[in-house]
Amino acid sequence: MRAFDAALAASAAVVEATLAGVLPKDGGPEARVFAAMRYATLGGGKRLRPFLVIQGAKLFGVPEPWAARAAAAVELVHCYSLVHDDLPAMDDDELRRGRPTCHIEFDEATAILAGDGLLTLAFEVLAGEATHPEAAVRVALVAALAKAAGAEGMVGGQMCDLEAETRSLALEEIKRLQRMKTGALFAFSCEAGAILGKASSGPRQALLAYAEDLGLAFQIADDLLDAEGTEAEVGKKVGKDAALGKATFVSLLGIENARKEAQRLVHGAVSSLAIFGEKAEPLAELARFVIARRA
Ligand code: GRG
Repeated sequence: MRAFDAALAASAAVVEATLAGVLPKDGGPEARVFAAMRYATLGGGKRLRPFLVIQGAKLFGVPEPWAARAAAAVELVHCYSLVHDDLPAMDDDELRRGRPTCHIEFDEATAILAGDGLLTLAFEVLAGEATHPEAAVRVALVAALAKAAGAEGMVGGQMCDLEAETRSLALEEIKRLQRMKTGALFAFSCEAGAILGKASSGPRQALLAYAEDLGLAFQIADDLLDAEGTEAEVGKKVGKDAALGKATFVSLLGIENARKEAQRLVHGAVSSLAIFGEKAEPLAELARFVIARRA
């Protein structure tokens, strides 16, 4: 196994164990929402955001148990966003991570509650003393994740995305939408290690510059997979953007130029890591991975 694959698998295992520990189980009449939360979160996904948290934290010598909790928090928010995005009122999808979506496996009301439960649990995890001994650091994490996930971040981006189904957007508008919708959580994932490690502004800005390019490259790769991938590879329905006539990086740039733009962004992301030297190689590998992936 390549060193990068091993590192990705190792951080996925760490976050899986942390998630299994923090997600509620058993319960009385509320057990159904617990089961839906566990279904939507455990045993699937590439765990890219947790990898960013854990590798970013390593740059600042942060103990792994702290990073694992921040990694679990961002994955909880990500999983909530997938559950809600798949609902009939949004993307109306039946397949996610190669399995029936949460509202298909359970029901719509349970899926809405499961998403709500995952989102709120993320903040409970960050606020817990096991995340960092200093309350000010925990508050900084809570504030940063709230900003990234909320109306000025992911939720706002999703609103713009819904609006994009009714009018055609220009390239700059798509970039802005994607920075909010997917980029903000990537940025938080990179920033979390810096917050936990009380990093100074130079390294923090370098990580944010990396995250910005990485987020856009990831989204272009996602658009390319929607245009060219198969359902079996990707584990979700493909060809949706074209069917909706939605403006994407691929529809605006064309396949070849979109691929070139993704490569240019990965190059930029890797250059931003220069100040960390060899220690940042796993993050550089992740940037290369996001545009080479087939799922
Ligand atoms: C419903 C508030 C709300 C927000 C939804 C991020 C998002 C906004 C929706 C996700 C839907 C989607 C397919 C977005 C495109 C980019 C993306 C986030 C893909 C899925 O992320 P991966 O590839 O998924 O990291 P895994 O399953 O590997 O974790």
